[in-house]
Amino acid sequence: MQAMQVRSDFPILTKTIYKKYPLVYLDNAATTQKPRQVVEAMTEEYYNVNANVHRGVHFLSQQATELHEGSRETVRKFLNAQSTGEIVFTRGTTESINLVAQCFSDAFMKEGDEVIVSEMEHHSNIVSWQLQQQRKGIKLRVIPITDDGQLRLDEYEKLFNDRTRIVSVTHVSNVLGTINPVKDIIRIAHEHGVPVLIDGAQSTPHMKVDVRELDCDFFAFSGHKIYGPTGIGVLYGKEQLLEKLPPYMGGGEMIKNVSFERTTFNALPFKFEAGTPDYVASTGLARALDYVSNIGLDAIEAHERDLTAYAMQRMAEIEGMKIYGPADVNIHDAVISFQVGNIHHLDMGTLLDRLGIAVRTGHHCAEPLMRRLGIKGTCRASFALYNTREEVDALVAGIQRVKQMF
Ligand code: C6P
Repeated sequence: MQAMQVRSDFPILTKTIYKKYPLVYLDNAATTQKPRQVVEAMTEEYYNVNANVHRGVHFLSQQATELHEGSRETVRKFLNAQSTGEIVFTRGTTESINLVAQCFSDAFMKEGDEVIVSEMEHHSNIVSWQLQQQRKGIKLRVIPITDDGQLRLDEYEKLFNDRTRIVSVTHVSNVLGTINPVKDIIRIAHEHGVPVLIDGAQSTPHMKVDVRELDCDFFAFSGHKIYGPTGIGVLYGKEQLLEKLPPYMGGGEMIKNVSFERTTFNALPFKFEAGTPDYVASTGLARALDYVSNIGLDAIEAHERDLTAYAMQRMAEIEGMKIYGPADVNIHDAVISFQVGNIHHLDMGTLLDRLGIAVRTGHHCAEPLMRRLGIKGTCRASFALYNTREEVDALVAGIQRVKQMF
């Protein structure tokens, strides 16, 4: 894959920052930039198709419905789900996890029952369950990590008992870049008869995900992290499990019949999609997935792995550099959290920004992980398919320059 060839699809990448520096965008784990193909498809829909879906008999409504349901089919294919009934559109990973936490605990958990999460989870996969802790008295059990940021599978196995109802872990850490052995995690859970939710926010943009091959029970991801629009994401769930969950929100679209005495609910996936969906964003998401599929996730993965290896090697040359997460790039995705000497991460991020380099600083919505690492935050560079070795060189030169200022 030639990163230079795809860059022309992303107009924002030609921007000059502070009227001086070419943009070096390395905050892709927070959100990716959008290719023309995505923005133009959404503009085209607003200009030429716009109408509410599933409701109208008129031409535009039918066309909009076809586009929206076509997008669902694109997502199904992308994840290799069995049916479109298993693809629920949400606002993003956060909403997908909240949906499972609430509906699953309502259906299957009572006081004292347990969910297994890990020490490297994003807040969305901790707090969603804590809300159920408050509502229903469920308990969180936590898989510890090693000092280099890998899940301790030996400890994971010990967490199962007769109160374990679900495992909910991230595929890739948004801080450490660790690619977790989710297939093993799922297999072990299934040996105990326990279903698994995988948080795929940081994996779907970088590697091929096949939900049937993984055999996960739920899988969540966000559109905006995979070159799609904000405000849309996906929850995949195995049909037989989704069928057993109660609805998440009440409103239009999720019902079959309503009376004051009794309401019956719509079929999957609509039971979980109350209200007017973001049908233009679903088009944008589908075009983003087409975009990624046309380039090929294998090619994207190879390019980003090369970039990550190059960045880890070049950054390690900087005196005082500490990189978090596994040293092995085969299990370290395109996210590099780092700390240089005692330069505060916020100072580092702010000064890099003055050079046109966008990185993220702070706790990255993973405060328990920060506590485990004994730090308050890190500086984080994260890569996408359009990043280049030259941009890594610019980051390294930028860090050196910041170092000289201290
Ligand atoms: N992480 C980051 O900069 P939403 O906000 O719903 O699209 O995704 C939430 C989320 C869930 N899980 C993981 C592993 C994530 O990385 C994220 C979002 C961003 O790291 C924003 S905090």
